[in-house]
Amino acid sequence: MAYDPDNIFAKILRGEIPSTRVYEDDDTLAFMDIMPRADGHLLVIPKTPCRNLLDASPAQLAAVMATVQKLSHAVMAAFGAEGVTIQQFNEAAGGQEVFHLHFHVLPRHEGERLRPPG
Ligand code: IU
Repeated sequence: MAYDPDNIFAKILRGEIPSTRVYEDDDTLAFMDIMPRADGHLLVIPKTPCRNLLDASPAQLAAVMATVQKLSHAVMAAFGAEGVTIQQFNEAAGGQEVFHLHFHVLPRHEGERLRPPG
């Protein structure tokens, strides 16, 4: 499926709509999810166009996963979490709502459930 350059995360990348940015390097950006399902819930995206995992190059995956790992350590420390859940959805049937590759980083505390979406 084609990449839509007007998706919300492309607009966030271009600074056309606001987001709470928490990390940025040459290849990736991370910002807070606007409907957090856990305290510290953030999203990591590649800066280059990519619809989802099915569309990603090895270089995009390597860059994004390196940031996911780095921010997992950081957000666990910041929120005193004992674990972290990584989620990622592909195409509408797979639960994807925004069609720019993104990984959810969800800090977790023992015995606490994720809040429902929305
Ligand atoms: P998805 O199922 O992973 O594609 O859901 C998109 C996520 O992007 C979801 O958790 C939204 O809360 C989140 N989000 C956001 O952080 N900022 C936005 O402007 C929009 C969605 I629209």
